[in-house]
Amino acid sequence: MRKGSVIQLTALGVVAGAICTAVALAIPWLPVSAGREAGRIHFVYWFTTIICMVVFSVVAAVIAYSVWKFRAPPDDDSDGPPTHGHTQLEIIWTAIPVVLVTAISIVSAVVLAQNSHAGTDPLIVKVHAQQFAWSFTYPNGKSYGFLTLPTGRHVKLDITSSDVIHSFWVPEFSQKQDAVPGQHNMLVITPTRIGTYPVICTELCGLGHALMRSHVDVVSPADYAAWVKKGGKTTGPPGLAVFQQNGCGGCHTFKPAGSTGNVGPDLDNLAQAAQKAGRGPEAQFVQESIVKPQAYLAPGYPDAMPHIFGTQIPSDKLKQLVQYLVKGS
Ligand code: HEC
Ligand SMILES: [Cu+2]
Repeated sequence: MRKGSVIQLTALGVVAGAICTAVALAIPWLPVSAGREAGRIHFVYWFTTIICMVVFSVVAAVIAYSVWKFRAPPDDDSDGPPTHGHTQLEIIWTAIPVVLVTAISIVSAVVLAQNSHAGTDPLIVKVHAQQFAWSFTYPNGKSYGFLTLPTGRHVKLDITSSDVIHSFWVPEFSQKQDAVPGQHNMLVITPTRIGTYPVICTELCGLGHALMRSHVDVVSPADYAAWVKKGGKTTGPPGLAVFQQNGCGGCHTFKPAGSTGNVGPDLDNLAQAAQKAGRGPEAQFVQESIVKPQAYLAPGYPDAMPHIFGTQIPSDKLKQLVQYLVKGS
């Protein structure tokens, strides 16, 4: 190969490399990393991407050079010169990818092993998914509709579901784990960055799937200790917690709870609905609608409300929930 061709080929490679580097750096492809595991996953991502960018630059340079230098003129119908294999070249372009792919596998395997290591004293939080809400149970037995975690400590989430398959995802933690009925899946997270991040269900799980969201508050270890001591923030009346934990807001609009679901009727006009239904006083109608939704369907709505709440919500919680819906407090 002539020296001039080598320079031209190299120049094309540098241009291709500069273009893909600009695309890689100009756009924030990844969410901020809020956990140690996420940092490692981002490292694997960039390690692989940089290898791909180098390979892309070489291939793009060779293609551009060939199109430019070896293009046949429009009136040239002759066959090209016969070519034979080039053993040396074939060995090189087999060996280099083998080395690169092996390197990616090793780095990934190391990160996977590190990320499943929960240390000797993890904070174990039970994560329970159901259509269409999350609940989080702490070692002291208390449950919340949102997650609060301290920075710098291994957290082991013990994830399960009571109905269909859901999936736990916090983009800033860069990890997903399925919530499967009858099975306990683990996920290790070590938060590093204080802030509030969304908890998202990332497995299509039914009508309220898009609204199956919660949040995680990452706080300092001191704030976490204070939160535990206080018994956790109580957010509003007790009925609100029951409403949130059971995912009612995924399907219903209810102003006092700030929910905007529209699979089922707006629950702000229950007094009227009870009158129209003619099935007893408002509280009785509301309770029946929750524990036995199929007994009476709101006009114009399908029998889409889960039939599980009668067995799932304990009677004291049910009472709080009914009172909350009737009085809004
Ligand atoms: C998957 C969506 C879904 C979920 C989750 C859901 N509902 Fe419903 N709900 C509906 C639908 C659809 C109707 C209308 C059909 C019917 O009356 O059963 C309804 C009806 C109702 C009614 C009667 C309203 C009226 O105007 O007649 C009440 C009260 C109610 N739901 C409360 C709740 C509460 C409380 C929860 C949480 C424990 C809840 N719902 C969870 C879909 C849902
Ligand atoms: Cu879900």
